[in-house]
Amino acid sequence: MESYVEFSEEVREARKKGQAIVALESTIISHGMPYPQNVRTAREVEDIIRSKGAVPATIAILNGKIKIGLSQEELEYLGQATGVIKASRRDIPYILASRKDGATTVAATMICAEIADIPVFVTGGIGGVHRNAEVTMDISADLEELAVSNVAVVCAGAKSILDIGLTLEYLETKGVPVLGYQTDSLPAFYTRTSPYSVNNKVESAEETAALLKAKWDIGLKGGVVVANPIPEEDAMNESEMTSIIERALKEADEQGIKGKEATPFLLGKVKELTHGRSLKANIALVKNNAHVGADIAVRFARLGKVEAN
Ligand code: PSU
Ligand code: MN
Repeated sequence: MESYVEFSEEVREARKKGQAIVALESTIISHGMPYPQNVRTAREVEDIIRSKGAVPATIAILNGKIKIGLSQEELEYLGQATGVIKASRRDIPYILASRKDGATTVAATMICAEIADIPVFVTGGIGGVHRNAEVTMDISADLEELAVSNVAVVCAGAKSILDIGLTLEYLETKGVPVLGYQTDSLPAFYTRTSPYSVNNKVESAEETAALLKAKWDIGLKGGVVVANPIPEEDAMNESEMTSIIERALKEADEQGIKGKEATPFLLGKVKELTHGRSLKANIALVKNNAHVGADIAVRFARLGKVEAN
């Protein structure tokens, strides 16, 4: 295992000291946002996590090594390079063995976070069951990973490029708790609410950390979704987003976009159709998730220490 994994200096130190660490994904950098906003956002998110007393570990595969924590140069490289493979679970072996570069999705980042013993992971949105999945069978590997990897994923809920109802059904089948952070309604990424309810509302980072501890203490494998709504002032208009997403889905269908290209294509289209406003919202919600995720990581690390005493 050691020969495949490399820790940054900052993360190595944090592990030694038992500090709280927060995992961050890299598909959002290389396939989810354009340059230079992608690199700037990644840096700002890392700084938010530091300001909360935790240590950020952005995860990617570079030259066939799983990197837990990236240097400024590596972040910049990921943000600009064009040959970086979008890496989900199935892509990892090829990228490692052929010494290529991979930007890890939620699924792949969860795998790497678990290898590195990092229980909390912050991102924007998770993949899910796509609309029309009963025909295409397009169900993100993120959901399977949530079923098996012991990592809490702090996100802004599920985007309505997905079938949110089916995504919740899938997570229910797999036994993945979907928590609303100070909300009863499942947030829909660009908007604070959706027509769907979360399983449980949590009021605080403490409450969330206690739930994680209970789940893993009794050996219930798998992740937890912590759905944190986009800040009010950054949220987008629900009916406008619905029609834009319909248009993006129609274009994807007409152009025959499928498989791993689907999510990046749809995100790009939505950005184009909102004249960049969706990107602004995306940036705001990731930062907001960084605040909450860092708080949860700090509380969870403390619970572990109480136990050890
Ligand atoms: N949703 C976003 N931005 C993203 C992604 C999802 O708003 O960048 C990325 C994440 O890395 C997620 C991946 O894990 O897309 C899901 O891709 P797929 O649907 O192909 O599994
Ligand atoms: Mn897919």
